[in-house]
Amino acid sequence: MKYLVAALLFLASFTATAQKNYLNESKADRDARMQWWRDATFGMFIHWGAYAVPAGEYQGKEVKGIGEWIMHSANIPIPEYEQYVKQFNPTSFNATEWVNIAKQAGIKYIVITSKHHDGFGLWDSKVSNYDIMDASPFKRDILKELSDACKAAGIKMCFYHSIMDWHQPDAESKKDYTHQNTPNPDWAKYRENYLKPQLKELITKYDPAVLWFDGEWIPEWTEDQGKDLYNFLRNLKPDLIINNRVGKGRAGMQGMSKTQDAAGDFGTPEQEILEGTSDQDWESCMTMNDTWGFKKNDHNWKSAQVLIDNLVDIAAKGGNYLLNVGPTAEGLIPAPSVERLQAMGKWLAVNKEGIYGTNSRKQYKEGDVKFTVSKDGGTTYAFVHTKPGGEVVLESVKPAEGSKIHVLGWKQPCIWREEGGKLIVKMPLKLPSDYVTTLRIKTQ
Ligand code: FHN
Repeated sequence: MKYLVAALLFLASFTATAQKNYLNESKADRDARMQWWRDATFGMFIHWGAYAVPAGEYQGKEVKGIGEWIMHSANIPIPEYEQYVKQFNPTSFNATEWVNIAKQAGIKYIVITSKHHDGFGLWDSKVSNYDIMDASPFKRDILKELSDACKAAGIKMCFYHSIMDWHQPDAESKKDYTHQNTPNPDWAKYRENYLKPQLKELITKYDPAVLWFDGEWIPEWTEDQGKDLYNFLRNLKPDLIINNRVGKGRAGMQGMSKTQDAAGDFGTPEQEILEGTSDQDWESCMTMNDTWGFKKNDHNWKSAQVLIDNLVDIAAKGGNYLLNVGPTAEGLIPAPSVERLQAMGKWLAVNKEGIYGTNSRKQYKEGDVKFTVSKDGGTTYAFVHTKPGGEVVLESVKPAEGSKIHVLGWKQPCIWREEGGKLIVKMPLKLPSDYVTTLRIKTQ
């Protein structure tokens, strides 16, 4: 009996500590885990932190480069940068309003910076005092408020987390990022006693759907450490989705993993869209102007036309679009971003059937026209720029016999004919949405 109890105890302790290796997950398990993310197609990136206080200016001068890098670009000493943290008091922040803006834009998941490279955390961390509760006057847990608002709205909450950390002394990266002149930084100590416990905290407190890593390029971080972290996190939350910057596998800004066995679930092209489709899952993250974190003098906004064309192009190539906003130090999403998101939401309200939950088509474009297909393969969606009353000519789509072709958002079916092996569709005299029109064509 005694031996049986001992054996059971041993077994229990073994089960408690046994770590599953998620790196060789089956395709079926992986497909099931990735499904909501693949169907979602459109996410909002939020870069927000103390860098919104200087908003791109240091000592009265504009600093070149992206806003969230100001500490590094202007070589700001830590004690001075900490003053921005002390001034970070975004009293106009309203999580429900942000989430409403996202929801009305047709966004399905939000990825916010829990910690960017500057090391400052937007949640109530027990691991560090360099966070919103202890180091800033705001003393409201931003991640908690946003997580709650997302949950209420049915939007998935996800976190961006920087592996590189310019503030934590043990994390000092000696090659290019010597911010604090720590004599003996201890990367392993930072990794095990700071990075991992903070991530565990984020998972257990806020249950994020995706962890989006970055800052993995420093030499201290290795692919093995990435794989170890990947398993550590999936053991805490088995259905978690993790980007490929958890390891060292990505190929530059093009962002796709170089090898099959690289850690991470999806590729991360940055400020670019893949040339074509891919066997890997992928998500293009892009800014609306030229910065991720707020810069008061960056007014180089992309038009709604460009953003909607990007969304269509990405959906046609089977990727996701992670579109960035950089809120102000007061806690507001800049008005030009809100305007563009509203235009996208209005467009998606009419055209969503061709975007969410669709697949890419083998021939994903024909000239200027992009395509997606329904999951069952029976419907092709063609995204066109043709004017009202004009004709769309397609060579690669053959409608099912006797089927109707519709413009999404328009009740009357289109008049169409086949001529010399081409499909010719007459557009209505009035179109239901601006920017891009979607044709629904039954092919089976
Ligand atoms: O250095 C960061 C940058 O600040 C920003 O967060 C982008 C978003 O993908 N990623 C990094 C550069 O690859």
